[in-house]
Amino acid sequence: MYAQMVKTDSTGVKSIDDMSEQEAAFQARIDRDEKIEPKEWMPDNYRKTLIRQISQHAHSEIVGQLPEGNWISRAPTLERKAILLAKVQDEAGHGLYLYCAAETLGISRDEMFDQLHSGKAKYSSIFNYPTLTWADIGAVGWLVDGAAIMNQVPLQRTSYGPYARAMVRICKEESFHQRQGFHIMMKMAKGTAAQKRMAQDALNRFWGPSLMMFGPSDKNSVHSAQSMAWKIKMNTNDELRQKFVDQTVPQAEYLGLTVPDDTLAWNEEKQGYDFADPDWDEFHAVLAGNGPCNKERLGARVTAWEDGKWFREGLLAHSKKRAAIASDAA
Ligand code: FAQ
Repeated sequence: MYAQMVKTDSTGVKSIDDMSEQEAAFQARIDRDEKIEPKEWMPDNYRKTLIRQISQHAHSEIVGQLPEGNWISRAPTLERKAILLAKVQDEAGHGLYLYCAAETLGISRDEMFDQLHSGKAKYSSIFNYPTLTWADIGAVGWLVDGAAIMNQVPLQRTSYGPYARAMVRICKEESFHQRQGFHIMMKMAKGTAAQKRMAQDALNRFWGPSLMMFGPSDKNSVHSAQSMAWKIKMNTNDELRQKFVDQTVPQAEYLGLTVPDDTLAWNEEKQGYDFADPDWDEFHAVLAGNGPCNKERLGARVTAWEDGKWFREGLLAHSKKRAAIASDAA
C-alpha cells in the first residue's frame, strides 16, 4: 500500500486524499502490482515520466555502442572481435525494443531522435568517457553492464507492461555482456605485468563514472519519490549504488585489482561497504555537455542520422509504391 505511505508532501508526491477518483484507482492498480498497458488511462505525468526514462534509456543503448564500436576493428583476436561485434549489435537491439516501448506512449521515433540530436534528451553519463585501451572494453562489460543489470533487473517488475517485458530480454543479454567483460578483465589481470597495469588503469578510470550511472544521491534525486510511488523505478539511486559496490568489490579482489577508493571499508553493521561518493561536480559537468566525449558522441549520432537520410527516404518511397500497387489491385 505504497500510496498510503506517501502522505507527506515534501517529496512532491500527491497523497491519496489529494488524488482524483481516477488517479486513486490508478494508484490502487499500481499498488496491487497490476501492469499498465498502452491504451489504458494513465496520469499525464506518469506517461511523461515513462517517455523521459525509457527514451533516455534507449538513447543510452545506441550511444553506448560508440565507445565499444571503437574497438571492433582493434580487438586482439578474431574470437574477441566476433564477441564484441555481437555485443555491440545487441545494444542496437536493446535500443530498438526500448524505442518501441516508448512509442506505445504516443511519442514518435522521429521526435525522440530529434530530442537526442538537439541535446534536449539525456543519455547515460558513462558513455561520454573514452575507451583508451583494450582493458577498457573489459571494464565497460564488467562495470558498466554490471551497473546496468543492477538497475535493470528490478525494472523487469516495473508497472508499465511494454517496458517491463522489454527489460526481460535485455537483462538476459546484459548478463552475458557482463560476463564477457569480466572474462576480458580476468585475462588481463592474470596476464603479464603490463596487462595487469592496463586492467588496473581501466578500473581506476571507470570506477567513479560507473557509480554515477545510478544518478544523483537520493537527497538530490528529483524524480525518485514519484517514480517509485508509480513503480517506474523499483529502488532508489543510493540503494542500487550500494548493491553494485557490494557485488563488485569482491570481484575486484578476485581479479587482484584495487578499487580506487581509500575510504572503502566493510561495515559489519550495515552488512555492506562504506565507500566514497563519486565526483558530483564532474557528474554535473558531464550532464551539462562538458564531459570528455560529449561532443564526439552526439556528433557521431547526428552524422549517422544525416548519412541515413537517403535510406529512410528510399524505404518510404518503396512502401508508398507497394501501397499504391496493392490499392490498384484491390
Ligand atoms: N546520466 O531524479 P533523478 C545501458 C539525470 S545502461 C545522465 O535521479 P531518475 C546499457 C536524470 O535523467 C544506462 N543523466 O532521475 C549499456 C534527471 O534529469 P532529467 C542506461 C542522469 O530518472 C551498457 C536528473 O539527472 N540505463 O545503457 C544520470 O529518477 C554498455 C535527476 O536524476 C537507464 O537509463 C546519468 N547517469 O533516475 C549499453 C536505466 N543519472 O531527465 C551500451 C533506466 C541521473 O530530469 C553499452 N533509467 N540523470 O533532465 C533509470 O533508472 C533512471 O532514469 C536513472 C535516473 C537511475 C538513470
